[in-house]
Amino acid sequence: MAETTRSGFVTFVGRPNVGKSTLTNALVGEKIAITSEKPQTTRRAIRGIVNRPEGQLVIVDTPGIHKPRTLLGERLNDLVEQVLGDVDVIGFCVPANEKVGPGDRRIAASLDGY
Ligand SMILES: Nc1nc2c(ncn2[C@@H]2O[C@H](COP(=O)(O)OP(=O)(O)OP(=O)(O)O)[C@@H](O)[C@H]2O)c(=O)[nH]1
Ligand SMILES: [Mg+2]
Repeated sequence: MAETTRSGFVTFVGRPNVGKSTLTNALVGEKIAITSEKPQTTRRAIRGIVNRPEGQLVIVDTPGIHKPRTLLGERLNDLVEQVLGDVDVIGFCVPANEKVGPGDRRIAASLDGY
């Protein structure tokens, strides 16, 4: 981004249920995304705006990336892929209280292409 840029798009990606929507809500300061203890809660790309004196951030909260077992799962992964190609910065979320697993590794590897 150019030095003068004061606005950008960021998305949080990660396995289902790792807290992406919770983090989005916390940063935006309002509950814009539904959060729950059940995986696959987020089913659309939800946009929240953070305004700070130093700039503006548009956060795109996405569904969790996972090994799809259903058509819904496939569609959700496709949606994330689309968002990944559109944003300036990708934030990769992993739960602090769990070991990094194969699902996390797969996502990390897939991010290399962006
Ligand atoms: N202990 C703890 N729980 C958290 C934290 N962040 C989120 N949670 C809980 O984890 C669960 C999942 O949170 P979400 O924010 O819905 O997770 P998500 O990654 O958006 O999930 P999907 O949209 O299904 O992919 C909820 O029950 C949250 O309350 C955290 O920092 N610590
Ligand atoms: Mg979510």
